[in-house]
Amino acid sequence: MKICCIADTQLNKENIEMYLEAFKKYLDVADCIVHLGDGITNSSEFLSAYKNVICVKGNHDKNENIYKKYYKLNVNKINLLFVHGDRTDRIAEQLDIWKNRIRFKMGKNPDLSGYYRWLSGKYTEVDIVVYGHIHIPRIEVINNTCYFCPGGMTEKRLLFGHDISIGMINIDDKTKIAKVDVIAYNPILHSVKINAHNKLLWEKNQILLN
Ligand SMILES: [Mn+2]
Repeated sequence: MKICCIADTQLNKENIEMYLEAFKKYLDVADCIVHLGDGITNSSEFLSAYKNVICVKGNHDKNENIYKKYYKLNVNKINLLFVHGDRTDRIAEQLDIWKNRIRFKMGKNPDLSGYYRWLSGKYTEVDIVVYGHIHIPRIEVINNTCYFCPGGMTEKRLLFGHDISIGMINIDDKTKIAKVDVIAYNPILHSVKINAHNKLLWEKNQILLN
């Protein structure tokens, strides 16, 4: 089963359609597409061509009655949870954004340790937690749970220097192995490629990073 994950599509319609078009071959082969929240309405026209589109509500999606807060899926005994990933503690979140804005200016990698302490405390007992919100593609393994952010499509806030990206989760029916990939779009080269440094395999309670 292939699950294509997109997040944070808060862009004007022209740009969002250009990016989604660039990722089209991944969207086309997916059995299910999950929008992880924020900018759902901006992408809804493009995504309406697809079956099995699930949207979870982001903090900027106003139609809260339409969208779910979480979406749970069990595929081949692998438990997946899809959620936007925004913190209720807005002050802590703003401090993180400013700290990382300064770090980016200094040429340093973002420090998301506080965010991951919160995330891994809140969402446990799941094999793979898929979330958006931070706009940075990340695969973190904490206490045997994989926390996967496919990145995002908006250039605002935390997308410091990262390409626009989506995620693909591939769960093999025969081997029962889940593979998690980040697929990035390079706007200068107009090319889309799987980021080889951002891969993960999940097998029988073992996380295999490669
Ligand atoms: Mn958000």
